[in-house]
Amino acid sequence: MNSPELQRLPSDCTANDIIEVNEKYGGVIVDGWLSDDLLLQFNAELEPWLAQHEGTNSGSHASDNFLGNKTRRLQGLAAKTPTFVDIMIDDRIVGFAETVLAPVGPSIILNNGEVIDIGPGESAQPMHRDDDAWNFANATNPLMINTIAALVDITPAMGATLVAPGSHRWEHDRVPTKSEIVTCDLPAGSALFFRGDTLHAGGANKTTKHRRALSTGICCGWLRPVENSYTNIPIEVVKVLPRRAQELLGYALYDASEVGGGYLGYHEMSDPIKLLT
Ligand SMILES: O=C(O)CCC(=O)C(=O)O
Repeated sequence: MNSPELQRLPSDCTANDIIEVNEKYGGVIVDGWLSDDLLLQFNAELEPWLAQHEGTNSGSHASDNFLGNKTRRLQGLAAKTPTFVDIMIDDRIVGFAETVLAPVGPSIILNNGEVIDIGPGESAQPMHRDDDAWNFANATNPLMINTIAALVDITPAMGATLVAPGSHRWEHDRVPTKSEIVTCDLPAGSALFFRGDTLHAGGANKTTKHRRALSTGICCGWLRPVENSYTNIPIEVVKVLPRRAQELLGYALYDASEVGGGYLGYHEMSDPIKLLT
């Protein structure tokens, strides 16, 4: 590709459209993915949590530097912000995940539901692939998909996501030049849908505003997810969620017996769904 670009799809696009463009570029922007009403509700639910946020403190300097010392991150969203559940089980995100991850397993699980609120003065992250969380797997197929949805209007100067289109097809150690990186202009409600093998990063925030976005990532069902949903979401919350959400939060027995694999995630040698009834 001579000059890199990311395609944009309209709000009524299908999961297949997202999959098709991702095949080519490793990412695509869906404009207006989240409706105005949903955005309003989700942002209102988030306010009290962000207001009491104490800043980055993961317990590791290296991890804090990667997450961003001026960035507020919030997990456990299914418990804190009920609207998140509707986003997590949206047909397009689930359809995109099921298709891209089908070659590496029969089921999927939530990797992370994370608000990423990049504060003024934050520097850019290093370009990275989300799949590298599981670098020992040496996978040749993506192990996860991710979405970064704008919860406010996000301009390049506010720390918009940086992407290297086409990098899902690159040699693993190829470093993108400046001209190979694009900055995602995302009006509130629009989202970047991308694969775990695409190079990307949170950008530098050179403004006085907060860059508020939501990352919803889904990985194949046999991996240890980045977010620990078992500790982040109380079981009483999980009990009243739609079945699809319960499965994504890990309350389903992983069963690869029909494709020569095994079972994972037993609760007392049984399907964890039993805990929910
Ligand atoms: O916030 C963003 O735009 C991307 C964040 C990211 O890539 C990460 O935290 O791993």
